[in-house]
Amino acid sequence: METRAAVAWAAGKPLTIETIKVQPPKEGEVLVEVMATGVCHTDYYTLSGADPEGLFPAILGHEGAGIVREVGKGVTSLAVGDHVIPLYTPECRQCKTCLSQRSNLCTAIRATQGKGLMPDSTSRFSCEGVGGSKDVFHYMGCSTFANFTVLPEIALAKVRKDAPFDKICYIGCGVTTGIGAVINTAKVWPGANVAVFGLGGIGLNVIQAARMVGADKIIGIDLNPAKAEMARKFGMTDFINPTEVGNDKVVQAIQDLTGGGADFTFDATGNVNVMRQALEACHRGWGESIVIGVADAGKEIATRPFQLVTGRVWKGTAFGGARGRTDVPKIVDWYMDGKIEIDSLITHTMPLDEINHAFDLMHEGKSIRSVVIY
Ligand code: NAD
Ligand code: AHE
Ligand code: ZN
Repeated sequence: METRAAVAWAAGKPLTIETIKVQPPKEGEVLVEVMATGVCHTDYYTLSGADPEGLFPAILGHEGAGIVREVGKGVTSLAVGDHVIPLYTPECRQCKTCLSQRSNLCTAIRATQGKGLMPDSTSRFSCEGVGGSKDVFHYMGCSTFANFTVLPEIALAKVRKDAPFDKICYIGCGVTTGIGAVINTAKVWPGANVAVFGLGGIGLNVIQAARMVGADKIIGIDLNPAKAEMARKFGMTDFINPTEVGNDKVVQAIQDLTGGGADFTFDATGNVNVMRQALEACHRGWGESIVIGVADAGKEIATRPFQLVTGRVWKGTAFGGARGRTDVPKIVDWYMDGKIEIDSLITHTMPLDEINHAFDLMHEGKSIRSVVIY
């Protein structure tokens, strides 16, 4: 079939809207009509060329929601008409990691996913370009910047049909990552002091989850003071602007506010210098710092080992530690039951033709989440 998609032809170049060909789903695969997709900072990261796994041409996008339109041979858990959220972290329930129940990092298809291919090592997408038709890579196993996409059955969470696509698409990454980082990875306790670096589409979900679990102080840190207003609405109690207090005084400012350091800190910037500050702003003896941000190729984190010797813990989280097929439908229920807020975080919506504007808004610090509605 043919469909419309925003294609990333090369690093650093704007996406272009193309008519592409989509091959039907093979065994164990599903054709999904994407109804809406969020634009996450990670899409920009890969488009910028900073992602060591970045491949071109590719169809980016990993924060979608849609409807099953066709199922391949052997698919048993999904049927035509089901509403689904694509999962860049699948859940096969059979691999060593899934069975361990210790991590959400299912290994069933990670190798081919990282190469921009389906599990049989081929692509379902092609596009006429200069010099004729060529295959186009999948992205994070999702490619939600195409109106129709193909995913393995194990990479789709079936969700209730009354949930609006243009809101629940955000659960496909940002909402689940932020909330899951607090609940699954850090396991923040009631009364804990929390500091969140980066008040964007992920950080604000960290803040809303910290409030949900009963955190005491919730300190937000961002270079952009315009982010503070929304953060306060979501539960931030104190704001630190590194430009105002001095970048070298941020850790001290957090220690002063918390009587010695935060119980939990989160990096939602992707900046390795910030990750160090986040670790060092943790309380001596037990403070835990959770790395959510994705850093550019070649970047490394550093601190004095003494920081760890004296009890601080450095951890990371992918997709908030969520097991997608199990947890995502529950998060959709939380949204529909009014337990979590999504609507006001979606500050901009646009048709696919205007998707590059979503990246502009992100860079200008004007949006929290932009959502493309097909
Ligand atoms: P965003 O662009 O919406 O927000 C980033 C925020 O960080 C902005 O408000 C920006 O002003 C602030 N910021 C940037 N540099 C800063 C600095 N030096 N100090 C303080 N604040 C700073 O991005 P997002 O969509 O919220 O994503 C945040 C990060 O999380 C990205 O690195 C993204 O790739 C990553 N991410 C990781 C996962 C995961 O599973 N681990 C999932 C989604 C996103
Ligand atoms: N390709 C990058 C890794 C990027 C990365 O860490 N991605 C996160 C999700 S970001 C969503 O917005 C993730 O899930 N990581 C676990 C995994 O298996 O990719 C690189 O650096 O190579
Ligand atoms: Zn994302």
